[in-house]
Amino acid sequence: MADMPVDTHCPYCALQCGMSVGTAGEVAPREFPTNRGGLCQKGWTAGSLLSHPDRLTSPLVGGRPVTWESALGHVASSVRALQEEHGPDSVAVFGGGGLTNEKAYLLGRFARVALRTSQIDYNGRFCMSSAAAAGNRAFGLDRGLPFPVTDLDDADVVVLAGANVAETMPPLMGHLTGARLVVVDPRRTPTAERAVVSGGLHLQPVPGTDLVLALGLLHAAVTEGLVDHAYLSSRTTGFDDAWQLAAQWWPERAERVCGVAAADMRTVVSWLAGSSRRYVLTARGAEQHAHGVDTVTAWINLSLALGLPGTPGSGFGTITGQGNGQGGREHGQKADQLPGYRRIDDPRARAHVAGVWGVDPSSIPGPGRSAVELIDAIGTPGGPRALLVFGSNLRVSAPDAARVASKLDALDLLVVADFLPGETARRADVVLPVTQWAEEEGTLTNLEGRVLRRRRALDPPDGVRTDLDVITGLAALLGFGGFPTTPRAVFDELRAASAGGPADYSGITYDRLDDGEALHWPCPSTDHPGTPRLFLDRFAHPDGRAHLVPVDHVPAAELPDDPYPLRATTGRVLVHYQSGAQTRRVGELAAVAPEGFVEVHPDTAARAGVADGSWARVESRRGSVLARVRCVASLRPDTVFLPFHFGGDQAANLITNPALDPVSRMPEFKVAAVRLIPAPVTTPVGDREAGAVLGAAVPA
Ligand SMILES: Nc1nc2c(c(=O)[nH]1)N[C@H]1C(S)=C(S)[C@@H](COP(=O)(O)OP(=O)(O)OC[C@H]3O[C@@H](n4cnc5c(=O)[nH]c(N)nc54)[C@H](O)[C@@H]3O)O[C@H]1N2
Ligand SMILES: Nc1nc2c(c(=O)[nH]1)N[C@H]1C(S)=C(S)[C@@H](COP(=O)(O)OP(=O)(O)OC[C@H]3O[C@@H](n4cnc5c(=O)[nH]c(N)nc54)[C@H](O)[C@@H]3O)O[C@H]1N2
Ligand code: SF4
Ligand SMILES: [Mo]
Repeated sequence: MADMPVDTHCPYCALQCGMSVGTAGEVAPREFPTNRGGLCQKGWTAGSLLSHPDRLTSPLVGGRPVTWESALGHVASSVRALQEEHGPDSVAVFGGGGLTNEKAYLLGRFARVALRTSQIDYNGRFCMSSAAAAGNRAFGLDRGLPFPVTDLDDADVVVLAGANVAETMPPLMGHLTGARLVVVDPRRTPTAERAVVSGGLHLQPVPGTDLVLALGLLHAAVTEGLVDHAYLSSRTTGFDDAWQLAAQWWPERAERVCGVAAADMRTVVSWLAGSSRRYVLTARGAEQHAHGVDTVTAWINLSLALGLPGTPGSGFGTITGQGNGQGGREHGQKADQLPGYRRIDDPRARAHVAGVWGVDPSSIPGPGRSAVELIDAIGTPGGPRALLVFGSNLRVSAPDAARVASKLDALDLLVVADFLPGETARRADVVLPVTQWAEEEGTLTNLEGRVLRRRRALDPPDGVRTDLDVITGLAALLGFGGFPTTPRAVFDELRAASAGGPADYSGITYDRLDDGEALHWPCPSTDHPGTPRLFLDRFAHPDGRAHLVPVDHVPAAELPDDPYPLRATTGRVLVHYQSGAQTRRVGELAAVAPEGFVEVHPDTAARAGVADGSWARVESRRGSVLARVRCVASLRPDTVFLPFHFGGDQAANLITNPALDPVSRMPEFKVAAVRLIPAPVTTPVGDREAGAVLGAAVPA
């Protein structure tokens, strides 16, 4: 092992800030275009989990330590027995957008070839699926940002629709200092605060009504004569049909649904049309809805009407979330997909990938069920009886958590590969302890489609294996000994599998990356410079044009009513990451945000009889969450907000609605009808689900 610090990237979000890591796991920020030497608190403290006392270092079967041979043997024989009795689809796989490209790719091959199951999906279904579907539909290709983040440095106006980047990617704010910001968020977040200070605007829509807002903006653009007709006619199709629906949403009418003032809509459109460098960016606030695809489409239609996409210095983008949220959606761990961002129902794609895998195309199963549907099918005839989880703590992060828990408990076999005992791992039949980011090699693809090297800085603790070793080991026990074993060999196979596909990695090599080349996909040959900016000459549809798709307002799947009069929305805080499996175990972070909370307008709190700082129950038709009340005067009175980073009875997903988008199958994390009731708490105890004492509390 080298004695020098090793250059790598943060294990958490898609900004993939550059850092260097020493042999004891000490982290230092490193100059890299996305973070320019900055890190957020999560990145700074990421090293502390490498040697955390909760670290898993032995395989467990039934909660008892066993050897690797015994654990993997148990999994292989159980899988074989289940499949003999119930068929190949009785075994399912659940992956994650935090997995390296190599892991995501190999997991997909493992499922299709070694398990012969169609049942594989991943947590990106909860994250990027609506934006991805909308991007594919409009542009013929889905790369979150089709331009480098440094392009934003020169922006005059940036619209952030449902993105709280000041907390979810703090160093990204450094690229937005010169721009007038328009932040669309029901809450006055730190990002929204910056918008106001920057001379921009904070638009505060009712949760679940962004689509109407975007239609109102398009209406204002058309009626104020601000549409770029030359661009529309040379680079797009479909404007007339899209306008037919938008024509009914004049700003005053849109205001009555979304709550954003018509005058503000006109101002925003005039800013966008009146400057030459402008961007519209969406994130989960606009996307995690039962009509998230259409909502993103409405933002894209507005961007196209103003001539932004594929124009130098301007653009539309979606801000990818997880560390490898971009690469994780390209290499085949998604139910409907094969490597290279190919469709699994495309005969030519099947033939190409089958050739790389050395199998008959007809033997590749799929498409399978999407994440929520896969979980839902557990315990039903023909549904999964075994689930192998790599890189998700779905017991906390999937919608309608009580139902998810009962589904997972109904499995014959739950196998979780993880390095920490999160809520999902703790209830698994088999736990497989794996290496962490700083102990392994691989690649990730960041939010701008740039492929980055993750490098090994220190030795893993005794007893753990890499995910790749786990996957190849299981494949071998199931009779498939030919899987590549080293990260480099897996990547080379991925390159071949992706060649000719929409996300073509064939020209990207470890050597080129190690030489410091900045390579954005597509990169179809080893002498190709990569593609930092897409769509400058043509969009990826066969006709070369971007397609406006007509969309109309659809209300949220569940609306407030007498018993449940408030809209709950959910999201993130700065110091915690996702289900909190990692960050709740970092003392400095847990000290800042030790427990679940609910943001409530003071008038709403008074009406519900809950006081600032007291405990309350937030109840929906599906369940009830315990949360500490935080009165926030800048919040909409009809809305409450909960972070989803906590487990046990503080898990926000106990109340969320698993209603799915018809296209992307994304659940509606951002709107549920709820009520608030006081919950007197007497004895403070540890968060029973966190595995660490966090000073949380339960009601009497
Ligand atoms: N600190 C931290 N950073 C993270 C993560 C984390 O867990 N913690 N996770 C990473 C991942 S995987 C992701 S996907 C990204 C997510 O990054 P973001 O999308 O920025 O995060 P969220 O907090 O989920 O949602 C953003 C905002 O949407 C608002 N919102 C809620 N409902 C609506 C609505 O109907 N319309 C609009 N316009 N806004 C709404 C919320 O109030 C919230 O402030 O963050 C990444 N970075
Ligand atoms: N209510 C609500 N729910 C949400 C959201 C929301 O906004 N609101 N957001 C959704 C979004 S955008 C996302 S991305 C999901 C994320 O939610 P999850 O899928 O639960 O993601 P994490 O909490 O990051 O869980 C990752 C788990 O895998 C482990 N892990 C990390 N890296 C690796 C690895 O390389 N290999 C293996 N084997 N394990 C690893 C971690 O220790 C952790 O236990 O949550 C979704 N859920
Ligand atoms: S912004 Fe994201 S990548 Fe950067 S340090 Fe924070 S969590 Fe890590
Ligand atoms: Mo995400």
